[in-house]
Amino acid sequence: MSALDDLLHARTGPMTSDLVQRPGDFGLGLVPARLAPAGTAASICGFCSTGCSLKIHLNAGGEAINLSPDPDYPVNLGMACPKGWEALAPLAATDRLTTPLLRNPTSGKLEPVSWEIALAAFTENFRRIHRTHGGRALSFLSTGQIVMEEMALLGALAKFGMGMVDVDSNTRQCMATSHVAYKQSFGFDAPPFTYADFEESDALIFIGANPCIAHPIMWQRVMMNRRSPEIVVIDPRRTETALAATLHVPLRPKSDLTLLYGLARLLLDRGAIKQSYLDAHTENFPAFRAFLADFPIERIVADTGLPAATLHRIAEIIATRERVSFWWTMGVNQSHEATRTAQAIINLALMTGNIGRPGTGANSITGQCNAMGSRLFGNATSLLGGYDFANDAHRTHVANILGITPAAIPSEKSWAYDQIIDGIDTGAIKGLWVIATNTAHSWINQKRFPEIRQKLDFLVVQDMYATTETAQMADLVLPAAGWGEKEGILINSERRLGVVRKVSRAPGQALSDFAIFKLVAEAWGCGAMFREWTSPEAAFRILQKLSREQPCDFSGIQGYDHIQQQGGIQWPYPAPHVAASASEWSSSDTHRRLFADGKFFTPDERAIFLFDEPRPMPELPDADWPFLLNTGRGTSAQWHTGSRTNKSDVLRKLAPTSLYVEINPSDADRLGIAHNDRVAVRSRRGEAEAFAVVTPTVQPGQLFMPMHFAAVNLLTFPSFDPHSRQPSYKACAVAVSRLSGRHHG
Ligand SMILES: Nc1nc2c(c(=O)[nH]1)N[C@H]1C(S)=C(S)[C@@H](COP(=O)(O)OP(=O)(O)OC[C@H]3O[C@@H](n4cnc5c(=O)[nH]c(N)nc54)[C@H](O)[C@@H]3O)O[C@H]1N2
Ligand SMILES: Nc1nc2c(c(=O)[nH]1)N[C@H]1C(S)=C(S)[C@@H](COP(=O)(O)OP(=O)(O)OC[C@H]3O[C@@H](n4cnc5c(=O)[nH]c(N)nc54)[C@H](O)[C@@H]3O)O[C@H]1N2
Ligand code: SF4
Ligand SMILES: [Mo]
Repeated sequence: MSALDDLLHARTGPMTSDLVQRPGDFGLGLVPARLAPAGTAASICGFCSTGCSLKIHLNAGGEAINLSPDPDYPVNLGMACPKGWEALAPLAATDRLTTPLLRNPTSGKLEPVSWEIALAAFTENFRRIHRTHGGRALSFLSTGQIVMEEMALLGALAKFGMGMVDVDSNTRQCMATSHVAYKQSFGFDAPPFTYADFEESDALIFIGANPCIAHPIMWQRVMMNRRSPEIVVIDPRRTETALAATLHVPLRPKSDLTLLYGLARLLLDRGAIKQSYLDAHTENFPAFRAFLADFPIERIVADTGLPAATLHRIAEIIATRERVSFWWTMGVNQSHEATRTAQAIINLALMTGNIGRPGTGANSITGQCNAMGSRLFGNATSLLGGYDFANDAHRTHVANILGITPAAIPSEKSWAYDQIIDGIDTGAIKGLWVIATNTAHSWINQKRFPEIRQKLDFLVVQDMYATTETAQMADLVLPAAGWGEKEGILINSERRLGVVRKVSRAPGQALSDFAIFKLVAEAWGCGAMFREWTSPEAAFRILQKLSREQPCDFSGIQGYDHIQQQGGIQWPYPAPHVAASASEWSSSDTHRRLFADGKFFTPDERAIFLFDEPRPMPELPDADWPFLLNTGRGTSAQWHTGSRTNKSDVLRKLAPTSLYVEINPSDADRLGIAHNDRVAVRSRRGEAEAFAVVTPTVQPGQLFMPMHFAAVNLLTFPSFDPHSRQPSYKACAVAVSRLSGRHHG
């Protein structure tokens, strides 16, 4: 395979060959990513969705030496959190994958093989499954942590080239709820805000969000607010963010829906609604108003465990402050009734006219660096560009832009993550390709996963490291370049497109995900479909065409350099970019929000009030399992399953190195548990050993464990929101007891 030889030679050969773009040099038509020229290169951070810009300082050969936050970028204004400062460290880790690994059937071990053998094993096994069981027996689980062009190429390759139908990504664990909630309420998955809203609000209401830990630089923006804002934090836990709030609302876990309906009712009773806005720009409010009759304050007090005075106080803040913004994250999205809870937040913003103005909005903060990109271009739930697989006209339109036959695009809806896992269990799915996610740690109810994995005929894992829990289970591991070793676009929480630059060479034979997908396409025999996808930037131009005339239209962007010159560009950015089409903004604006004109993306341009009766959480504590376990982010230095952040000496020093459980002092006393004692936390599904952190930040009857340790998901209960199918990671019944011995270290 000479194209492959060329590719591998180009990436390991002299540096200068990387600096020259030579289209057509490779049989694949693949243009190697250029290393940035010496000096500095600005690149968007590849961890969280804040999207901070980092200035990477380069040696004469164009390779990264170190970095500092970019003072001129409108997002982070010269700031970065520990992960950003340490972003280069995971690239230099000693356990980086440098060759493909294939499991030897005799020894049962993963052994280094050439790319030729790896690609042959991939296609032979997946083709055999396809021949015997059809395309629906193949699936992938991907990510919100690779660049948008890679996501789109993977989605198009798998679905249009290889005949897959049921594919999903870790965005399901994270943003599926926001996606569905916005789509149903606004007509398109469109978070309306800009980070300037953090500074321009008179009141900020955070619901199930802990930005001090999870989005530290967004929190810095809140701290820059000069309007003496009220900061209300609705979280059962007294988090770092709650401690910094003007009002912490420690509601009973998963009583948010009742609370939000109760607040809507209080606002209605006070006459604090904006009827003119409701009449002009929304539908279904009269039905919502009637529905609220069943939410008197007594019910809210009883269900949330909050005093009536607290409820009145929140209602008063919303009613009296001129600019109120609502922000939510995983405390809302990960719930058995998540979509309706997110929509209850949207309803509050709509009924009080807190949308489309500075400092307002019903604002979902995304999680991963490119969660927003995966929502638009993952090609899982929605067809590329936010289109609908079930719609004939949409399929034809997308096929025409891509130059493929509409028949290549499946019309069936994709299964969600949990349905794919169940599909493996029932034998419907036989081949699985996992890209840039660590399923065997992060998926809910882990106990089942190793058994289910046994039912797969072939598991491919594509990662930077072979040491992850999932890679260890693979039949084939493909070595991927990471952030900083390739280029492309990430979209942050405020819809801002930012550029990631190549500032370092991937080790050994590791290739960018983009190059790997191109190789697979070639080996599968559908390479012709992707002839125009010669580089990430060429792919970007195709995605621009797909975005045209969609709400996310960014066809007016001239290329990566343009994005960088502008300090990132928020969508929409249509071509020609006429300010008149969205009254408020012009191409030079660095901050833009949606819905200033009160026009939404539904057919009649009205936002829709959606609501449902609250339901009890699926697994309630009882006499045997008396505690409710909450899980989430532990520190700003830890990222998810740790495959990247654990590789930094600095970050490791900033975070606990073993699993802990937070428990209230009254419970600890009763159970004879002292600080640092070893304890066992058990659920109906599994057991985890941890050391006790005795702290009043968790309420009696509740426990908190950080998700960064694999044992936590042995405990979690698999329940899912019916609309978004997002897992409810933050509520399951457990018991805790003291083990002998204390924690050392
Ligand atoms: N340092 C760091 N930063 C990260 C990440 C990371 O791994 N590490 N991950 C990124 C990703 S992908 C994501 S999605 C975000 C997540 O960001 P966040 O959602 O802010 O973080 P979590 O800790 O998962 O959950 C937020 C809060 O929800 C609360 N909560 C639990 N149950 C309920 C409930 O019933 N009601 C309410 N109102 N609140 C509840 C929890 O106590 C917790 O404090 O962080 C991003 N940023
Ligand atoms: N109990 C509990 N579980 C949870 C949550 C919770 O709150 N509680 N939160 C959920 C949420 S919101 C999320 S987003 C998930 C996250 O869960 P995961 O996605 O499983 O976590 P990560 O550790 O981020 O895994 C990303 C993997 O991609 C690899 N990688 C990084 N960059 C690249 C690249 O460029 N190419 C390739 N091929 N690989 C790369 C990394 O090495 C790593 O192994 O966890 C979910 N799980
Ligand atoms: S806040 Fe998020 S984007 Fe900014 S430096 Fe930290 S991890 Fe990176
Ligand atoms: Mo997430």
